[in-house]
Amino acid sequence: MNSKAMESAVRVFTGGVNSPVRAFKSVGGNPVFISRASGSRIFDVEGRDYIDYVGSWGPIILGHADPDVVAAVCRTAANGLSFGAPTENETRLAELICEAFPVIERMRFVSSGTEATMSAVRLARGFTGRPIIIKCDGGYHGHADSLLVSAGSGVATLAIPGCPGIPDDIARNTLVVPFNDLPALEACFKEHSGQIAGMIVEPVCGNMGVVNPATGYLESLRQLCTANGALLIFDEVMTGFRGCFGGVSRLTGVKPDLTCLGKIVGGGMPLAVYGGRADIMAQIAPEGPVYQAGTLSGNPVAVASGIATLSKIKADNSFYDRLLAKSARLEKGLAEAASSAGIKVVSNRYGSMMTMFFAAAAVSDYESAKKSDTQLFARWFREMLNEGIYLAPSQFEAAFVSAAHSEADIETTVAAARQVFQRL
Ligand code: KE4
Repeated sequence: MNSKAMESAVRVFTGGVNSPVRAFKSVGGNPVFISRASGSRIFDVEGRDYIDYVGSWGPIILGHADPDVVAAVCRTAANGLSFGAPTENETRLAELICEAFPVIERMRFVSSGTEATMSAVRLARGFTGRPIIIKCDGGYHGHADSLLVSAGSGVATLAIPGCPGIPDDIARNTLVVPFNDLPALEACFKEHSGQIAGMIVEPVCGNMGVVNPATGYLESLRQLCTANGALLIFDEVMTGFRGCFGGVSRLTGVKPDLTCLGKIVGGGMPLAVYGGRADIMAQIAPEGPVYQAGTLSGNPVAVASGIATLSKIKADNSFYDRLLAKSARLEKGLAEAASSAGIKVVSNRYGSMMTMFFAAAAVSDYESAKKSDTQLFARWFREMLNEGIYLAPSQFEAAFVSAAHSEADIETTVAAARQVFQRL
């Protein structure tokens, strides 16, 4: 399938792809080359269509080619693609983000989640004057040097141990603790007292598969960071707008010092955000000495996509009720299908993102996630693809439900799963 496209692609791109996790390496076969997409469906270059639960890895919460988003993008593009100068629409999008994330008092637009987290980490170090950053084992925050230590997502999928190219004196300033393990974190703060600039965490992990925080865990992170003069950075690139018109900070009341956003906030166009306490953001150039810049930061076309996406969600009072009900139905249907075939799975869900682990016991951190049967997952993935269901090609990723997924899509998916589980 799609082999002709792949033969051409591998002649010009390493692995034939522009991001490693797209390569189907851990599930086998050629990646699906997509020719177009609409609503909940993608269409490959050979004309096959699939119900899509990847949604570009999260951004496409409205569904593909949403008419209002496309119209806003086309209207804006007709007036110029990029100016390298401020526009009032950037302010409009930022105001929408402040409404959704009251913890973000000032922000900066960038072009990718990696830029957002990399900048937030640099800012935390600049603001505190301290060198060390803490992250969680299996947490993925993009591919900046400091954050590729024990990372999840594509690094986990490809089982890349550490990452060559990152000098030891950078890696040694990143400490790694298991998610949901407070004693390990307390020990870190004790051993490196006065040296820790901050902790960056996915408040709900999505890059080891979906793993929710244990009760009280996020509150304890807040207390430990405050007590030790370190900044708490929530990486909500994936969770932002995924479970509510805001993020995990809104749902839990835990207030990070800095927040990173991406994916949905750009509606599928290259736009990401870092922001938070005004006194911290004041350290960013041109007001402060911490430098960060970008030619296409706040790009007008990407901003138009973000405004159209967030405005459409905000205007729909039952948006999340409907989205979360469909997501719960999918989660339950898949679990029942597995159970009726006698296959042990564990399902973790946050809002409209979820992961079904081929595991027998609860998955609460990266170590337990890695106990999943990735071979069985690969067979499941390929069989579901043959049934016309496009899932993330990795056990350590999430499935995303969009507003465009119909009840019929969910039922079709569950029916396909019943067939496939019987064949595994
Ligand atoms: P980008 O640089 O890919 O825009 O964002 C990096 C990033 C940061 N933080 C979180 C929580 C993320 O999930 C991501 C990117 N997520 C992966 C999928 N799990 C993107 C897909 C890919 O790498 O191709």
